Amino acid sequence: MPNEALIVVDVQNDFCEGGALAVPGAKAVVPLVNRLIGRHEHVVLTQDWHPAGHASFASAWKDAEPFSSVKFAYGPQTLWPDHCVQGTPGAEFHPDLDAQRAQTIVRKGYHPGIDSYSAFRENDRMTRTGLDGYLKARGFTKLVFCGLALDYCVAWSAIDARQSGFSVSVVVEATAAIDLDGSRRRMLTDMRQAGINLNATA
Ligand code: VGL
Ligand code: ZN
Repeated sequence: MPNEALIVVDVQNDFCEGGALAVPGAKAVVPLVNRLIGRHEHVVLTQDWHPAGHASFASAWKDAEPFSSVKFAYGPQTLWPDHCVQGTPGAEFHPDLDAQRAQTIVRKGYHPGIDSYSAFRENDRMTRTGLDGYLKARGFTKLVFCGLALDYCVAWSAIDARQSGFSVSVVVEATAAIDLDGSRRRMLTDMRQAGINLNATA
C-alpha cells in the first residue's frame, strides 16, 4: 500500500532480555516484527537515544529508585534505569532486527531534561520530533505500529499519530509491554478509545 508506513518502535538491546530496561517477551517479538517489515514497502524505525545523565534516569537524582514517579516541570515522570545511552551497545537495534530496508530512523529522548515516549511529541507534550511533518510530506495516511514497549513508546506514539489525523493500527502480537502498575491494560483501553485498530495481525 503506497499510503501506508510501518513504524517499528525501539527494538533495541536495552529493551530486550539481558538489557538495562528489559521488557518481558521482547526477543520473541523480533521475528514477528521482521515479518511485518517484509510485508511493508515503507518502514520507519524509532530509536530511544538518551545522553548520559538524562533526567529520566533514576541515577541522575539523589535517593531516587527506578520505576518511581517524580514531578517534572511538565508533569509526572517515571524514572528508569539508565538505558539506551547514545553510542552504547544497549542503544543499538537488536542484532536480529531486519533494519536494512528502513527508510528513516527517528531518534528521540535526546534533550537532557525531557523524556520522549512518543516518536511525535516529547513528554512535555510541546516539543515535536518532526516525524509528523516527514510522514505527511511523504503522503502517508495509514500507520501500522509494532515494537517496544507496547504500554509506553508504542502506545504514546500511536495515540499521537491518531491525534495528527493518521489512520492507525497496532499489531499487539508484535509488541511486548513493561506493565508498570497496570499500564498495559490502561494503555490498551486508551488506544481503543482513540480509535486505534488493535486487531491487526503479523
Ligand atoms: C521506553 C521507557 C523509557 C519505551 C523508552 O521504548 O517504551 N520506555 N524509555
Ligand atoms: Zn527511554
